[in-house]
Amino acid sequence: MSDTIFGKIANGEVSADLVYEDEHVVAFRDLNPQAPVHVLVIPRKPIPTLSAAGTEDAELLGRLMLTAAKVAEQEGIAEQGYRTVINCNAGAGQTVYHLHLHVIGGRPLQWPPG
Ligand code: D5M
Repeated sequence: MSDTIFGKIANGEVSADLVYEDEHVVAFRDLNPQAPVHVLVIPRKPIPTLSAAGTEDAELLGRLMLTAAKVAEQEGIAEQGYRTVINCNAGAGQTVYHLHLHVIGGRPLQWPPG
């Protein structure tokens, strides 16, 4: 359950700057922010990466998205616009193998991303 740093944040072994938590998900500020607002939303369940999620995780994946929208409202970036990103596996830049959704905003965002 706690074999990655995010698993340890989810179970309280490691502290983080939490912005939201409930029984299913935890949201905290990224240590290396790429924008004025950069929050990570994770499930408490240690799913390593998006491609490891199964149909049994469908509701939980929905909760991640709804939490991202809630965090964006809370952080005051919803109206201006924000981006949600899941880096899946090393080729996309995933470095922590506990599923996480980035919520990024507070500055103009370019498209396509790098
Ligand atoms: O994103 C992993 C992200 O996790 C990256 O932006 C740094 C961030 N990170 C790593 N350790 C921590 C802790 N302890 N607190 C907060 N943020 C952290 P990826 O999509 O895997 O590249």
